[in-house]
Amino acid sequence: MKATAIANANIALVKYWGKRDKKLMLPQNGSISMTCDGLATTTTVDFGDYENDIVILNDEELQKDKEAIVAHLDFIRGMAGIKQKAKMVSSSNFPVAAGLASSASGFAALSLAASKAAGLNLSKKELSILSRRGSGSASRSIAGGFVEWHRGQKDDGSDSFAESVVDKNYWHEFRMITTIVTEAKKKVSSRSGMAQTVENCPYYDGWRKTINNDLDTVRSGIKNRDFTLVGSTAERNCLKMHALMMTTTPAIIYWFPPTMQIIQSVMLWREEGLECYFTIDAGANVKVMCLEKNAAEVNKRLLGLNGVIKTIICRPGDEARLVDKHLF
Ligand code: 2P0
Repeated sequence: MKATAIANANIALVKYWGKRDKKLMLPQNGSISMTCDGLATTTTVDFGDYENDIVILNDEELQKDKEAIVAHLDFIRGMAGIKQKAKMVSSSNFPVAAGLASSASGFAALSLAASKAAGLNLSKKELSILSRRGSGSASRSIAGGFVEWHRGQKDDGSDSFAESVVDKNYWHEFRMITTIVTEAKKKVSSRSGMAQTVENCPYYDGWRKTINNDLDTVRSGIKNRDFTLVGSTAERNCLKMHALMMTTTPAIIYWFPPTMQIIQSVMLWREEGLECYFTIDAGANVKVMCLEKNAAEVNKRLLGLNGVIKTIICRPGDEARLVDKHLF
């Protein structure tokens, strides 16, 4: 009863920020992301004669902080009708909890590995829904390439799942340069930050009114491989989300000084004719979008900025998948 899965992180072009149902993890709005090769989590799950669930993340056994993972294992045990406890070992090749969507690749890999180990053979749609219950953005890491998570209308969440808009080869020239300015854990989690925003941000309704337009624009921009349209819409969507964060009470400001420096540099480079756009999640790190032909130059300039620790250049990546090589 052992299985191993790999899932990639994803970076949203149209962001998810707010839930309409916290238990089922149903979003207020749909979102679109790129699944990133090179930002991967590998997870092995074994159901067996363990006294308690054992959770080992990046070589460290969790004692506290494992409730969400145990709850997800409980949910999968319930689906499969099994009682055995599990050992889970998981390892990511990028900094966790720094706005790089580690919960997305983590819960996607866990959902695939644990459901398989429990004897379930779920469809991609079912896997996306299962992953969503662990972490909203994880629903998108089940699929590859460019991915849309449908908001859905139903109260039971059965129509709120993610699927590919186009596969990873369709727009293989697209690059997402993840620029690390800090590896520290962020102070406000996405989950509590978005809950607070829905509760008291005076501009939240304005955000919701513009989302469908952003989704339509980015979806058709991806299908037409229109980099200017996708990049500029994604950048604006990111700024709108951060404006929400900044204007909720108490204010949430994820940016550090190097974040601002990258924002202004990207805008300047664009004026100079080097086309690139930024997007930022719930953290200080910045992701810079460009096309393959400009990636080396944009990357060189990013590495030349003060405060940039390192960069990871990602192309559109694979869907979550099972592999034969177990971690234990
Ligand atoms: C996104 N983020 O669309 C947005 C943009 C962060 C900023 O999805 O509570 O870890 O587990 O559903 O998925 C991060 O939020 O939150 C996120 P939960 P999640 O990528």
